[in-house]
Amino acid sequence: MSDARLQKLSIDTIRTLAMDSVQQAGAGHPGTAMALAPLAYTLYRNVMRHNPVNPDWPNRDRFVLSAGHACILQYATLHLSGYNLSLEELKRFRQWESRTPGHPEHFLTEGIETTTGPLGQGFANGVGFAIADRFLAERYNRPHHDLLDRHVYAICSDGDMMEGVTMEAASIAGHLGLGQLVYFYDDNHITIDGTTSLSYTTEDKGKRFEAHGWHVQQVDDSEDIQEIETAIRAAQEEAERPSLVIVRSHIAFGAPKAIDTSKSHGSPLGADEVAAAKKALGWDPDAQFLVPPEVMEHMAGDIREQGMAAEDEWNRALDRWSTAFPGLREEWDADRIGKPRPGWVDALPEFAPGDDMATRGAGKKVMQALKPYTPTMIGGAADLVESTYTEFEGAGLFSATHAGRNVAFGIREHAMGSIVNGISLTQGMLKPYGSTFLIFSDYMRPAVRLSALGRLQSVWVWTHDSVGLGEDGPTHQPVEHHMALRAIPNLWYVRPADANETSMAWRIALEREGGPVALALSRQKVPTLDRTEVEPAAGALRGAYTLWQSGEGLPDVVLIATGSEVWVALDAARTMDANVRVVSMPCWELFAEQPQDYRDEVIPRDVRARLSVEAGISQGWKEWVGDAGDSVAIDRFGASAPGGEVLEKLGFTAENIAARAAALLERVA
Ligand SMILES: Cc1ncc(C[n+]2csc(CCOP(=O)(O)OP(=O)(O)O)c2C)c(N)n1
Ligand SMILES: [Mg+2]
Repeated sequence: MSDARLQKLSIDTIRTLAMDSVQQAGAGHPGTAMALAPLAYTLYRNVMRHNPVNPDWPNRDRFVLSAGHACILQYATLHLSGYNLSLEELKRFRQWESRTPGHPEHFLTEGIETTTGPLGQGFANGVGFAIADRFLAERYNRPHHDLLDRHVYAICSDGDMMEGVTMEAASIAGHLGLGQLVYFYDDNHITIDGTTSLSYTTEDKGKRFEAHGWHVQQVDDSEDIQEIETAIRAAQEEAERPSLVIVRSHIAFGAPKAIDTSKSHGSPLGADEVAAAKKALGWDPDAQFLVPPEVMEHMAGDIREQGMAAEDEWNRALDRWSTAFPGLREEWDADRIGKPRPGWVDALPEFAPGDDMATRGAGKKVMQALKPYTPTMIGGAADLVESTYTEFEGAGLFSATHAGRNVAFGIREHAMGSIVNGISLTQGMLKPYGSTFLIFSDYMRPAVRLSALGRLQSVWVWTHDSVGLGEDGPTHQPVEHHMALRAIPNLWYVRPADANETSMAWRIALEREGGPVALALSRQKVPTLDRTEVEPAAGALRGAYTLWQSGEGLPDVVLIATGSEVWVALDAARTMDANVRVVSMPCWELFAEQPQDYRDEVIPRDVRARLSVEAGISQGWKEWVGDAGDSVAIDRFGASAPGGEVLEKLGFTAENIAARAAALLERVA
């Protein structure tokens, strides 16, 4: 069979598998998969350097389907490319515990690099990939030894292009000159509700990207593989600017009636239309999930061979490099363990009592102490380093010409979140963080949620974590945010009480595997607790611990406080004449993971007088204070005034807390 025939047969196999899988599932997105089959074929077979036999090899090109709804395109192509994704899995598209979920999830399916679906996220994740790659290339590459030189390919849809996060990410990608990006915009004029004439006509999409410093090309026909390949080669050669290739396509290409209709975006075509499409493609209309053996050979056979050869070649380059630079090789091996260098725990600073210090200030000191132990930790803030204090001092700025460890994300919180997630997806090599005011966690919440869903190692550092930030007022004062973030499954939210708990909070962040950790740090100073009088800060590693108790045995009342309210609760407890326990509870999620015995020991079930003290909404606290308990909380927006005064007015004084505790004790006793 001629190459041209094999090529068409392969592309049509992707198309028919997409139709059949969606038809079988009774749900899914066939149209875009059908239209982009030639692009996927070209990328996987002729362009990308990847090895289905070892999907994780370090110098593989990475592919992102930002238009995650079209995932059957990727699943079908992975199957035909020889990845570990069987035809059975395609038949189980979107079913319980299949490897072919409704949107791609990177931890579930080999060959999927990131979890996509919320439009725009994949676009920005890819920018994170490129930042990570740039950083690692500068760290390891040496003249005549380009150990890492890979590209990031992404497919984006109209929805991706319209989302704001995409523009944020495109803007910084242009600024940083991320030439490894080769992105495709699937210009099909179709979205869910109809044609793009509804809401997306006037702007010149290409010019918009050019204005962001991108290299933009146009391919007029998504069926023209030659044209696509030519554009890709030009994009690969463009090293200084990210590339966007605008590809005009026709959704549901091949289906006589469904083509160019919005209906084909997200519904099965129906048995008749599937049969008609197959007929039009010269396919047996009754055949289902048909994979001609010559297609498997042409795709999986060739791709595996090319992939293994590419990896072998790279391994030889790695050997030569290791011989030439043995010191670097040691660094490489240490980096790939994905842990800080040995000794880092001992290097965590201990803070002496008497020094009042904002936990953001303590955080800064902790970061500097960790700096030499975490050479591949990179990150930055959304134009708030001046306030969040999050930087590795002297470790350089990440720019178009130098890959320093401090990334100036600009005022782009959402993209920062998604980019940090992308960086964290560079297996084992990099642990990134992103930082801003806690209030603006709202602006990055979609990315935070995906970090938790995707089990990513992202670290979120949010400062100005309560009304205690003061004069900036209620627009900047988080109130519902502690709870809103605790509501995200698999996110650990840590709000340390003082400088020493901040050390522990960073320790939690660096030790955790399997998900992100968020630190909530104060703008205002808090006392550094005298640990000769209260229990060691290491208790924070269990999520909550008994900090102090006035008497022995079972307490009469338990005050459960978090973060910058702990010292006030402690002051209150010290004035009370009852057996009072103060529990510091920096991390609910970690505490919830402790054995029941420990939890009962810290918060005894038999003590019904339990009072929570947190500068945030009361919703949720019943879980720990119980039905009989009470909460000193803020169930309203804050106010613009000096922070101490706002806290005082809203009840966060030792007197008020003590009075509330005494009243509770009386009620419950
Ligand atoms: C943030 C976000 N908003 C909304 C959706 C729901 N959604 C999925 S695809 C889509 C738009 C479909 O148009 P387009 O992106 O052009 O994809 P095409 O149908 O062309 O493949 C929408 C609104 C989503 N996945 N993510
Ligand atoms: Mg579209």
